[in-house]
Amino acid sequence: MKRKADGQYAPKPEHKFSFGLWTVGNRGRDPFGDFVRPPLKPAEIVAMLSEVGAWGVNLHDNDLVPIDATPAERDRLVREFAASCKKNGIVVPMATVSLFFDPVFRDGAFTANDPEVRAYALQKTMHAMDIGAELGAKIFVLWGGREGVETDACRRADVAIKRLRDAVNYLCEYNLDRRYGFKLALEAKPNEPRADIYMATTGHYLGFIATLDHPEMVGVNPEVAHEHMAGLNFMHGVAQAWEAGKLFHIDLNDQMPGRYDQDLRFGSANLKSAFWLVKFLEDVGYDGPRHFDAHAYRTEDYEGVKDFATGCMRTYLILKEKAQRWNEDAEIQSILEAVSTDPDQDGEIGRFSKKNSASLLSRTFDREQIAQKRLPYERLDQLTIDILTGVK
Ligand code: GLT
Ligand code: MN
Ligand code: MN
Repeated sequence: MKRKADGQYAPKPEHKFSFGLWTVGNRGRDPFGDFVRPPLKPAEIVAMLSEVGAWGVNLHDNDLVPIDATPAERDRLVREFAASCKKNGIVVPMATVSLFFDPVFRDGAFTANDPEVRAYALQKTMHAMDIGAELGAKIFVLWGGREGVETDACRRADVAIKRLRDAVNYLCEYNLDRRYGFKLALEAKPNEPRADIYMATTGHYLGFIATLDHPEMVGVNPEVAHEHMAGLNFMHGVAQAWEAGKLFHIDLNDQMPGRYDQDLRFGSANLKSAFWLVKFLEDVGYDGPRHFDAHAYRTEDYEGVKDFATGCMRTYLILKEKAQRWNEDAEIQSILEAVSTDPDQDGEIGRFSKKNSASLLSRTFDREQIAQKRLPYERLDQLTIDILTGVK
């Protein structure tokens, strides 16, 4: 049974809205307080996602299979989970691995100083890839939450980067060997749970990917909250990833500046940034999953968790509609036209040639006149606010 959602903003499969088992299944424990919600079985979470109208569910290996499960238990759990996804019409677009929860990873996983930990991390990731492949996932996320330090005394940072590269190269070969066809999506975060995490931003990862053996197989999974924690403009990082053909997945949530990782409901803290993000994704035609990596307030029960999940999707769809309105607004379009470059002049400054550079070198510019050209960005921004607040 689908939950009541009003027509225009009702989620549909083509919107590709997904949630992790760990998001709607989050029980509200934090460093200062214990669980406030009872545990849900993976099958119950899948049923809840179906009820709210989501399309997909993502999981860590240990969201489904306990870390010390026997092979027989593992097989049964994966089989039953696949069956409950099928029954509820939910797909598994992405899988990932927990390389941060167990104490064995207290010094990192792929970058840990102990080679046994590094080997175990690789083994655990290969097992997680097996689970993901069995469930039909085509994207595999790697979030190195423990790949960092409290003190830089513990290892040289460039050594950590080399270890990380070796690990990702190894996993790409495993992906090829098993013919899984995964796209690996690397997720950055500046800090928490470590004091400093090595790959602090999406930009760091974009630089790193180019140094891999199979760069075509590896992209990024930017998360709103993580880039906001670093004080960055999230949409700009997403745009760079997109432009590089590396936007393999995205983690949508929200985050107030200067706080711990809050994982708030999408669009609940910075509505305007969320608007530019949705507008960007829709304008460029991003067709990957819209994954909400967020969780409900600790004050909620599971009815409130449904309100939370419904809210994430509803806000996305409202902002999508606002973006369309923005694109169709005559005044906005006329301002954009007026401030854009005359395409006739592009020949001179496009690609370098001896001829066009000679012509550019000899051209005279009227700086004063150019500097007088109106750039009505105040008006443009206010029109954006009018659309966002619904007065236009
Ligand atoms: C964890 C983290 C997220 C990552 C998940 C994938 S787990 O909840 O906070 O940002 O995307 O490992
Ligand atoms: Mn995330
Ligand atoms: Mn997060």
